Amino acid sequence: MSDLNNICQLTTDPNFGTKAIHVGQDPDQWTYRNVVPPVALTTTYKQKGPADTYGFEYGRSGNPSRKVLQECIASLENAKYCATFSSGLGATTAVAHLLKSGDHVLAGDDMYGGTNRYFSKVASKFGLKISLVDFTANLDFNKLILPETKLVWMESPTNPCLRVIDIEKIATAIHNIRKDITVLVDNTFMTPYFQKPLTLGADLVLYSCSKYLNGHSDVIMGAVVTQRLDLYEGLAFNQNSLGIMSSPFDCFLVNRGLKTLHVRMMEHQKNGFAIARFLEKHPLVEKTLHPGLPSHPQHEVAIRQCSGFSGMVSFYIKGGIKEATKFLQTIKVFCLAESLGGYESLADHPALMTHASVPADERATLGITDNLIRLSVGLESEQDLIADLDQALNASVK
Ligand code: P1T
Repeated sequence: MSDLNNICQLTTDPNFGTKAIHVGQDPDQWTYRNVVPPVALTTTYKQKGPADTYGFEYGRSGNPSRKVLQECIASLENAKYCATFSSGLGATTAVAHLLKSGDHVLAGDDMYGGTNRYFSKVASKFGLKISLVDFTANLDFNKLILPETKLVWMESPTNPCLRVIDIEKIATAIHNIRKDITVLVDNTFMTPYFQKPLTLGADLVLYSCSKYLNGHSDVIMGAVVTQRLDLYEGLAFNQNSLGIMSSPFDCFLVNRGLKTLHVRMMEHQKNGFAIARFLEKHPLVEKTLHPGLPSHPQHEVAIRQCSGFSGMVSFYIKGGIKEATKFLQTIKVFCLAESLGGYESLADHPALMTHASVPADERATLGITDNLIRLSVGLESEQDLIADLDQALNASVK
C-alpha cells in the first residue's frame, strides 16, 4: 500500500488532524468550558440594547454551532471563510444567487446530476445562461468566455466518470482573460485532505458535506470556502436571505465527523485502491476508472494536484443493463444506494439513479451508459469488499 500512498507528488497537510480537532473548538468560548461544542438550539438571542448583540441575533443569520463548524472547515482549506448550507445543492443555490439574470456560467459537462439539473432546469428559468464543456479537452477560452461570463464551475474528479480536471491550468487561463470571473471547484470527492483547490487558483471551493466531511451518512449539508471577503459576505447574506443555512444539530454532527476525516480518508484511499486494482484485472469488467491507476487518462494531472485518492471507483461491467442490474441486486456488503463518502460501501447505477435527470444524449456523450457502476468504497475489511464484488460479478453472467 505504501507504494500507492507515495505516488502523489504533493504531501498531505501535516497539521490537518490538529486543525480538524481544535480549530474553532476552544472551550474558553463557552460559559461551562465545554470541551465538545454544544448544540445551540435557540432560535434567538437576548440583546444588550436594540441592535446591540452579544454576537448573534437570530438563528438564520448566525448560530454558535454553525460558527464552530465554519471556522473548522475553513482551516482545513487554509482559508479565512466558510459558509455552510442546508445541502450541497443549497450551497450551489447560494453561489448561483451571487449572480444576476443575464450572467453566464461556464460549467464542466460531467458533474453531479442534481447540479446539472439545478443549472439547466432551475437557474436557467431565472435568466442565468449555462454552457457545458469538457474541461479535460483542449479548449479555447477566448471563445468560451463571454462578456457576461461570471462563474466557472468544475468538479474534479467528476461525478460519476472520475475525469480529473487540471484545476491550476483552467483557473490560470480564466483569470488571465478576466480577473473578475469566479472559479469554483466542487471538491466533494477529494476533501481538503487530498486536494486544496484554493492553492491551485480557485476562488471558491464547494462541498456536499453529506459525503466525506460528515462521513457517517446521517446529515445532508453543504459548504463553500473562500479567501475572499467579498464572496464570503455575499454567501453569508444569502444564508440569511435565502434561508438555506444548515441546522445547529447538523452542524454538531458534521463538526464531530471532521475529527476523524484524515483517518477515514487514508482508509478510504487504501480500500479504494485495492478495489480498483482488483476490478482492473477482473475478466468480467470492461474498464475501471480510478485516477490513481496509471491507465487513467488524467493520471499525471491527478498525481500532480492531489495528495491522495478517496474511495470513489467507477467501472464498466461487461454486458449491459441486465448484467449491471444482476450485479447490483447480488452485492451484499456493498449497498445499492445513492450518495457516497460514508463509512459504509455503496454502489450506484448513475444512468438510472444519481444522473437520471441528465438528458439521455448528454449521458451517452459522457459515457454514463447502462453498464457504468459507481462505487463509494467504505471502511469495511478489504477482503470482504473484494469477495463481495467478486461473487456479484460472477453472478452477473449467470
Ligand atoms: O446531496 P447534496 O448534499 O445536496 O449535495 C449535492 C452534491 C454536490 N456535489 C457533488 C459532487 C455531489 O456528489 C452531490 C451529491 N451527490 C450524490 C447524492 C450522489 O450520489 O452523487
